[in-house]
Amino acid sequence: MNIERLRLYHFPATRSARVKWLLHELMDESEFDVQLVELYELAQYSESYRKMNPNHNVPMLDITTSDGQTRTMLESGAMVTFLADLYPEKRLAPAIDSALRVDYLQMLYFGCSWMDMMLWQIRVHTHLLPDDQKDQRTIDRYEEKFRGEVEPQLAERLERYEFILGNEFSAADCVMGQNVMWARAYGLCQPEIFSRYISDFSKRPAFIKAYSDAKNFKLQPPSRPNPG
Ligand SMILES: N[C@@H](CCC(=O)N[C@@H](CS)C(=O)NCC(=O)O)C(=O)O
Repeated sequence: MNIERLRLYHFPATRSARVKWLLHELMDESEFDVQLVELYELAQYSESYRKMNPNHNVPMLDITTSDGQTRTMLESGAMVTFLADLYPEKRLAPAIDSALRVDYLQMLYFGCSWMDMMLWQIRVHTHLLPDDQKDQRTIDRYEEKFRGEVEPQLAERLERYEFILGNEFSAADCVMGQNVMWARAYGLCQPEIFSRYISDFSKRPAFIKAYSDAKNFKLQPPSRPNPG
């Protein structure tokens, strides 16, 4: 596939930062466009945006190929998988026929689905729903599950290796790293091993660029009519 241009629709320190981080790992910032979607001004609900993305969220990735066609992706996990495979020379995704690919996909999708689901439930019931719909039992349930089941699996890896798959950074760390920071914002992933992980990946120039706008993210957004 001959890529002419990539355009990422993004809001600081949200799931679109997984993709922005990977893009910075893969290429120079002059080689892709970032379009801010003002979530706090509810731009994601505008008619024009919903026409492009009926899920009214970020990330969204427009991929324009040299034949002039533009295709759109709406899932951060799919974008990370696609982009890392597109640039094999950057060695951020194990080759399809490599044994490490099994573990890589497992971690990528564990991060984007199972872990993400728990973190999202905790976030929605802590900060996004109207007070009369917040459910402390949901928060307690997922906090317990995350601490008891998810954290030990990640910690066991990080005790052995610098990054989530091994001593080499991979695209799976763009997802896991973001998830670990998200978890810490909600009091999870507190053991020292997670501080060590964050301290290692946050020195990467691509991470620094991708998260340079993170101060604009608020745990408690100013407006939110319809979570999820
Ligand atoms: N499954 C999607 C979820 C994307 C998502 O929920 N994004 C949030 C920010 S982290 C969003 O844009 N929410 C705005 C809204 O739904 O109004 C992915 O990972 O790409």
